[in-house]
Amino acid sequence: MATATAQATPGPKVNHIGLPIVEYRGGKSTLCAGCGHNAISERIIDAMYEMGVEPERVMKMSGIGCSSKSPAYFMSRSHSFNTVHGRMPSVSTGAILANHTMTTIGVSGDGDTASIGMGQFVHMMRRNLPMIYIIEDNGVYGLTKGQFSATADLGSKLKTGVVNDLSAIDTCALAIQLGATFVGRSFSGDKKQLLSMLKAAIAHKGTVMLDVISPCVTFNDHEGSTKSYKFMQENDEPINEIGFVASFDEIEVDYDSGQIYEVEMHDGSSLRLRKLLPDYDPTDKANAVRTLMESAANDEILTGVFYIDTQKATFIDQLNIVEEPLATLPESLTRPPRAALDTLMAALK
Ligand SMILES: Cc1ncc(C[n+]2csc(CCOP(=O)(O)OP(=O)(O)O)c2C)c(N)n1
Ligand code: SF4
Ligand SMILES: [Mg+2]
Repeated sequence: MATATAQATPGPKVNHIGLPIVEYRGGKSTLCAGCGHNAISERIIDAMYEMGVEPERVMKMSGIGCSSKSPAYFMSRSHSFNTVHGRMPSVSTGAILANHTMTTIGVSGDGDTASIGMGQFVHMMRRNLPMIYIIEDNGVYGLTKGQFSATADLGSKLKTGVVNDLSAIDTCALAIQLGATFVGRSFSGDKKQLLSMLKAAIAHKGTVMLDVISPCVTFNDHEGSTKSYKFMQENDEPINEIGFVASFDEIEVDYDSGQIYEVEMHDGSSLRLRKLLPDYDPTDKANAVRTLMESAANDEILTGVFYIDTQKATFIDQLNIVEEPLATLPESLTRPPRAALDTLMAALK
């Protein structure tokens, strides 16, 4: 009798912690088809998978807006907090202080950050908390039907013909000036650049601020908009080509080091920035702000990693917080005994 040979079905491809990419996916998107925000969620899924981040060790934070709905569309196994409009920074600060051992990724919008949330945003940037802060920047309030936001460029036109007569806030220049330690701009349509930037962001210890131009196909993708797919395809000027080698990747050296600015990340990974703008030094803060201001005056949309500082102490270092998360410390440590209060009160007499 003939015997059937059992064929082993190959399992799904897994990352270096043994998880297939499906474990990094989220719910089905309810955003408009073609919205730039969906492409950013896809890149976050790819970056977290490729970096082998444990989904249960991730906190996803957001505010209010189409962009802020995005955390529902990636990493269902992670923790998530959808805050009040513009309040993602303060809620994130509390969550990170309660447990600084988590990877924190926040998704905000240009309205959520640069309009109602600006007061909170600036204080978050100056603290250098360990967090990836993404602005999905479409220049409008997508969720409330397309009014100009504070990142809309001067002279940019709404579909109705209304022209924006205020100059834009450059969230990257602001974040660099205030103290964020990894600042870049990308475009939702540039898969390669955005993925490398996100992988390096995951390896960075400190505040990462990424402004990602993310066209709103429903309200801001027409002729006259400076945040449309067409405008970005024609005007995107990368200042560096980003290569990222994770600490667990095999190191191969096949590049001309004269053309590369190499940054060693704290986890042993390496960020390689191939210079496209002659002599651009991403560790020179004043030059980074000047370059952004000059490019805005010339109507250029620069993308790439503008600034990086891997040495600056984070807020957690400054506060000298114990290694064990405050959230899981036992009450015997977080609540001093009655005698300690008596001693303190006696000292105040
Ligand atoms: C306190 C408060 N004010 C106003 C609103 C109305 N509102 C909801 S989303 C939004 C703007 C969202 O714009 P953005 O952050 O750019 O997100 P997008 O929808 O463009 O992705 C506004 C003004 C609100 N929800 N809460
Ligand atoms: S309205 Fe604009 S921002 Fe909102 S989901 Fe649709 S395309 Fe995206
Ligand atoms: Mg917006």
